[in-house]
Amino acid sequence: MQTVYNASHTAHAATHEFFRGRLVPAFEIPARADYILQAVQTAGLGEVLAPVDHGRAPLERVHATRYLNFVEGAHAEWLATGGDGDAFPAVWPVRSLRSDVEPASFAARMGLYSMDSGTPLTAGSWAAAYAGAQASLTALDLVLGGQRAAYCLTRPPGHHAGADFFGGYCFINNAAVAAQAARDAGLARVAILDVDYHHGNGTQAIFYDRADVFFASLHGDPRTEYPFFLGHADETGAGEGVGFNANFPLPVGVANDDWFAALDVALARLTAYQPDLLIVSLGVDTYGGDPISHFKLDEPEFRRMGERIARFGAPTLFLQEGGYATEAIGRNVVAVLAGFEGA
Ligand code: OKP
Ligand code: ZN
Repeated sequence: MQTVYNASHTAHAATHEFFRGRLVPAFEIPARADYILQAVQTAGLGEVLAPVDHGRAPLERVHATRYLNFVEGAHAEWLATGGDGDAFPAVWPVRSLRSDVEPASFAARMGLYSMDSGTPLTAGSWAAAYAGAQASLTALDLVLGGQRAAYCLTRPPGHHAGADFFGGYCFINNAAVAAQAARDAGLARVAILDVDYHHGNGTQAIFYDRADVFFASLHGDPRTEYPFFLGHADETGAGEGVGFNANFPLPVGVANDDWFAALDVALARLTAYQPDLLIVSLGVDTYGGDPISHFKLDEPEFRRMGERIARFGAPTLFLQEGGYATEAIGRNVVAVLAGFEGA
């Protein structure tokens, strides 16, 4: 399998993030991608390619223009208004407050366009996220060109980013950009399988009222796990999208066999959907040793996951999302991809 590697990920390098109200050393760090790249190369998974620039238009198909403009210029604005280092939001338009009027204040716009304070906006966030979307589109091209599968190695991740907000370490929703690009290339039905520990609230929201992109997600129960406010089993879609969203919230410490039982149910739903393309939001923070998550998968299970996804039988685009046990992340990602290749 070929890998498209976003080398510009290094531009996004935060030292700290807010975690449960405290400033702690950042979890989503450049070393994550370095370890994965090393593991991909050591395993001889396949060629490693650079992203091809597809421009901004495919991003505008899922994200609001005013949001993209804001993220692109935000760090410069932060510096120009007296900030230094990384920027964090601190105020949000929650229930009863208006989000339809864009405020002039930079601090207010940081809140308007975000969902949490856990996502440092750094000098290179836009450059890294933009290049990541391009890497996703380049990997999609490989699959559209007839490859059985491709892997996009990028950070920051994407699945928490909505049409007009960042959060959960995410700025541009790579899975959504790729799914929309696949639709625009003429594929009738696209399925997104999100196996990251955290619910992909951004991806779900972007396609919630559509029947042409099916979103299925296995994740820690939002009653106790981030992103807390979306990802319940009763979220099944809206309007034309009713029946095309499937959430499988699982309890903290879920048995591995129960995780795989849920995967089987999710894939059965997607089999009935008969997608022309499967996009996998591949987070490996389901690993037992992950510092911010509470499932128990390990290398044999990651291999089994890859094998099971291969048996689904659709052209498959793997996009990197989470995974914070930095030294194990490469091994775990390669286990999924090699499991897929070997099946
Ligand atoms: C990103 B991905 C709460 C901090 C929560 C966010 C976790 C984002 C995970 N104060 N941190 O889904 O792996
Ligand atoms: Zn995650």
